[in-house]
This record gives sequence, structure tokens and C-alpha cells, in this order.
Amino acid sequence: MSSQDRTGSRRMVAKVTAIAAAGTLLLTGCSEEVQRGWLPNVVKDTTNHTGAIQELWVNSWIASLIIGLLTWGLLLWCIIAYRRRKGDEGYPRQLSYNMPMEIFYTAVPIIIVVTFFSFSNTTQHAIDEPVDSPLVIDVRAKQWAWDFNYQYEGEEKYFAGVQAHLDGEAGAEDRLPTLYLPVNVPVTFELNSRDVIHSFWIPAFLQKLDMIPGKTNHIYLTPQVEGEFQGKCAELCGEYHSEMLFNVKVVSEQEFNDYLATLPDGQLGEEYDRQPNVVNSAVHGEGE
Ligand SMILES: [Cu+2]
Repeated sequence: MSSQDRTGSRRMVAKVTAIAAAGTLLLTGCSEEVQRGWLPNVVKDTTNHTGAIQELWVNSWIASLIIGLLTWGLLLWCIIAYRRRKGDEGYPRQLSYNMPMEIFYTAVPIIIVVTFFSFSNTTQHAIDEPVDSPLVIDVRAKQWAWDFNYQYEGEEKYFAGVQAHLDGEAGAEDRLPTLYLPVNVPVTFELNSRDVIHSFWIPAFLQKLDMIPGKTNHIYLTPQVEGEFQGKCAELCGEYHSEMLFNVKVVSEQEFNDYLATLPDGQLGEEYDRQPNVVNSAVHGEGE
């Protein structure tokens, strides 16, 4: 390679790198939406966990982008610097075993994976740490709606969800089951399913957990912002899965208490679960 060629290649690599870096800066510097990594939370502190989740997400993005830029840069540099030139004949010089290189490309990816894992693991442990909450909500998912059992300040109240068929008619969303939460009160969700596997998801809260028949999963969080949010089932669970939606209203403690007062006393327990054994024996009975 002549020195003239080499200078030309370097200039080209420098140009490409500069364009990529400028593009990245432009993307990261602009809107608030970009700054939260296109996540659906409205503000950073929608719950006591959204800040940490958003930070993990955005920092992982930035780290991935830097690794990507380095990798793409090196690839481009190889392609341009070692391209076939006029007058080249035959195969290029064949090389094997470059020990420092092999150690480098084994060690660096391991370090990257371990670093990503340890940050995710720390955040996840902090989020899943059980909390003694004054409000416990036993959520029962069912094809295709939600029951909410509230246990708060010695009171037991329930809401029985009925699926709102969304047929394009205006206002149907208002008839969806609504989950009420008091702002700044720690809440424990006990997630249960009455029939098949569902998944409890409030996108703005950036948390989602499967609801498995016969097993109770837990989410602990404190909503920190009043407002209306959307909730949905995030596990394909049958014909009307896409309509297994609910509204979430984070309100003041006073409004929450007023709402609870309108609900019937008691809890909707396992008696409303689908009973697979009973169904099976009935089917058996018929056939025999
Ligand atoms: Cu579902």
C-alpha cells in the first residue's frame, strides 16, 4: 500500500466516523422522548422504580451504541484499508494465530456481557425487593377481564371486571375495568390467574409480570404521579386477548378512599377460578 493510499483511507474513515458521531449527538441531544429512550413513561418518576429502569435502559443504549460505533468503524477501516487495489494479484497474504488478537476478542465480549448483566441484576434485585405495603391488591386475571381485590387499612373491597368489547364504538374504553391507586402509597400486587397464563402490564410503570394459574407473583411499587394510565394483558391468552385491557387511575388518598367506599365488601377468591379437575371429571363422567 502506498503512503498516498493510506492517507486517503484514513481520511475516509475519519469522515465516516465524524458523520456517525454527529448523527448520534443530534439524536441524543434533542427531544425529551429521546432522552428517556422512547420509553412509554410520561415522566422519569411515574413510580419509585421507573427512574432506575429508565436509567438502565438509556445507559445500556448508549453503551451499545458506543460498542456498535467502534465495531462498525473497525469493520469499515478493514474494508477500506485492505481492499483489493489495482495491480493486486492472487490471494492476499494468509495469516493464522494472532494470540493477542484472539485473547482480545474473547475477553472483551465477556467483560461487556458481565457488565451488562451486573447492572441489570442490581436494578432487578432492587425492584423485586419485597416491601411491607399498607395496600395489597390481589389481581385476578381471567379470560378476558380483571378482578381487583383491595385490602387497605383493615378493609376488604372488591371490583369484579367485565370485559368491555371494543367494537370501535366511542366511549367503550370508559367501560373497561379500572384499577385505582393512591399516589405515594406503597402497593403490593398479588398476581393470580383464574384460568390460563396472562401477564399484568402497565406500560407507563415499565413493569410487567406473568400471571400463572396456581402461582402468585408479586410486584411492589409506589406510584408517584397522579394521572390516568393504560393497562393490558401481555400474554396471548385466547380469542379476546387484545381486548383484555384496563384503565389505571392514580389519585389522591382521599379520592382513593372515596372510591373504595363505593365498592362491595369482601374478596373474590378462588371460588371463581376455572376448576380444571371438575371440568375434566365432568367430561369423563359424560363419556362413561
Ligand atoms: Cu390475558
